Amino acid sequence: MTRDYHAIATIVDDAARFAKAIPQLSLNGNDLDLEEAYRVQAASVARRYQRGEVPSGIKMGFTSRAKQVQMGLSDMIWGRLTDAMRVEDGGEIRLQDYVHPRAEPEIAFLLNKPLTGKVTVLEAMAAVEAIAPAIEIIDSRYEGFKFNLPDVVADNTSSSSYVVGAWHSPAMDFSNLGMSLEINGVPVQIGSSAAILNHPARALAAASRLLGEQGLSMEAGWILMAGGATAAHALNPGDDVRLQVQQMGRVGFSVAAA
Ligand code: OOG
Ligand code: MG
Repeated sequence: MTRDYHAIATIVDDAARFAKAIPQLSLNGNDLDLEEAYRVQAASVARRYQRGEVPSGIKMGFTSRAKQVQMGLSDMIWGRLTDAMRVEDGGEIRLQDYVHPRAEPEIAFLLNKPLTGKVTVLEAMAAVEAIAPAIEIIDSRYEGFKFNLPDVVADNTSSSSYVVGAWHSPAMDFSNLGMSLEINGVPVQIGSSAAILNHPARALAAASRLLGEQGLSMEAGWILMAGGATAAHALNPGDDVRLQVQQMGRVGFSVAAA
């Protein structure tokens, strides 16, 4: 069956742009396979590039058991980040720009070389300039935050915003650092960087492999978000959101009051 990928991409891109929930593609006549879903994702993000956004990195999804269990899906997936998705550390977001955003504790990598293909963790780390504590703000455009794997991939793997804290040397041991996501000073999700594939660097190697399979590459200057170490936490007006990562410090943002 030939589909109009651009028409489907317009549906998910408009939903994100206007913060308006849509029915799952799979329940609405567009039961895509995974390959088609990545084509829709590419076409949807291409619309962002046409509006002047610039690629800034890649985010991994479902790299921890906690995330897989929360969403009921267990295959690793990835999405595209742009400069417009970046929220300054300490910045403020407005709920009306999102459908139903959730925050998740992550680790970010800053690349200083292109990276693609099947690589070892050591080879992947050789392309890393720095690492940082980071929060991803995911926002499924689907009603009820419900989707199957192709649905979420087509929706750019729920990519919405990301916040990166101070950069640290990648030489430090970040395999098992305590991570505490706090809302208004109260811990709501507690975990460890080890929850991300036993070592967050494995998420970088996995991203390299998965992009390589599609003939794509991460570029120098890009960021790789390793995936949530815990379940994601829904955001409310007035929330002060902080992630504390052992030995790395904190990163955060606030949600404007209603
Ligand atoms: C999909 C995005 C998953 C992660 O860190 O695992 C993700 C979703 O849960 O909506 O960003
Ligand atoms: Mg994430």
